Amino acid sequence: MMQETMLSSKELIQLENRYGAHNYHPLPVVLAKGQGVHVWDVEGKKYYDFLSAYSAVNQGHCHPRIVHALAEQAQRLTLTSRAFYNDVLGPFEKYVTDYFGYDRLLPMNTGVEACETAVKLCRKWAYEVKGVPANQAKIIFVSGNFWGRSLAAISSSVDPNTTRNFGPFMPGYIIIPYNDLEALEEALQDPHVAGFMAEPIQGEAGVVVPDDGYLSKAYALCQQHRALFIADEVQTGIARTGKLIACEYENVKPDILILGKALSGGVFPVSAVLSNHEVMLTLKPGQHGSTFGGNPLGCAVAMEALEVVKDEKLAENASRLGQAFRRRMKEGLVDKSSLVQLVRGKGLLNGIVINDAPDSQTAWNICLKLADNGLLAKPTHGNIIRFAPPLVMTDEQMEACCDIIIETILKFER
Ligand code: IF1
Repeated sequence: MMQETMLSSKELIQLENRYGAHNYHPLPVVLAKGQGVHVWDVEGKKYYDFLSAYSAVNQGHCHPRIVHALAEQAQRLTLTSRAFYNDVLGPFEKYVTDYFGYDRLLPMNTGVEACETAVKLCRKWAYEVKGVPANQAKIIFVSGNFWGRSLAAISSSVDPNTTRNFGPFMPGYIIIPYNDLEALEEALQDPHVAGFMAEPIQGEAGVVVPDDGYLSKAYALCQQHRALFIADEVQTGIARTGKLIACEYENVKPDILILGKALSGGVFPVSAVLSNHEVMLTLKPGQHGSTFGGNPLGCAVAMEALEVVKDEKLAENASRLGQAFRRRMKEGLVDKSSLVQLVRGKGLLNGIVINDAPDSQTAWNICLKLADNGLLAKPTHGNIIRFAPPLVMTDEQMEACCDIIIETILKFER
């Protein structure tokens, strides 16, 4: 039974407009309930969720096992801070390092905190192991990256909308084009380079998939030049692209692996940085941390969220459903409509490129129509629509959703 609420969608939107910061431009949909691949708005309209909270609810909304783990732990112990040990963090660290094949883990809360942790770790390692002179360490980032909204994160952005009037920016950053091995090799000539950080597939940039071999060759170049290969798998990780982490497609084991979002199934903020003994042990007590990092509640939730990924074979599901999705989009849209240029992605991280100017309203208006037709998606970077449903979708649901997307776009008039 839908939870009765006193306020309509319209009234709730007005509340946010009046009392909130205007740091988002959401679709005019007010959600009140989520279960599996579905969400419901305040008036009770049901939607398929094709955003998955930006790939944080890979396990589906309100997964019963994960919510149960939350409820159980919440009645025992939620937060101790790291001033003391607790009885869940150690088992969590062992469980997750075994699960991904690493020596050690540093727990944080959000993706940007984990990414900043990786940058700090990389610099620390550069000074104390590689021997880079004090304050000379450089890290190579790629244009089009997105790793959060902090000043350290936006310092690596080339998007004026992300950086305008937030300067000055973090020094020691080198920014090269994505998917360009020559540029990487050139940048790695600098002996002060400590590491290279990139997403295996760029999410926010518009589901940009690099050439086959890019990740493995980039990793090899980093090894040759004694720079750490840092994979930001906050969005591509946890089975989203059809593998446990997207680097697996090229058998790359990142020196530093960054996880977030679906690490907790979207139930609680949990992120983590995984690495080997040599890198991780450069951090000494008092040199990094966070109030909530490694809290028992998040650890309990994350362990259950990862168990669900394994038990429900979500990577295999994402791989199979993703192939079906891209086939339907190609046959039903790319080959049939001048409006859709191409579909691209891996597993259930996909995007379609709308044949219109990036600043056109076409993709946005298509998403408004999709919402009317019961499917939620949102444009990323103007003319690209990202489609990323929870990985628990069934084959029948995927077919039904492809019907909705194809019919909506074929009938769409600019
Ligand atoms: C927003 C984007 C996606 C990420 C990668 C780190 C982070 C993110 C690859 C930081 C976060 C989120 C942030 C969210 C929207 C969403 C997003 F559109 F902003 F870029 F997914 F593509 N690395 N991505 O994608 O993690 O600190 O947010 O937990 O800011 O609106 P976070």
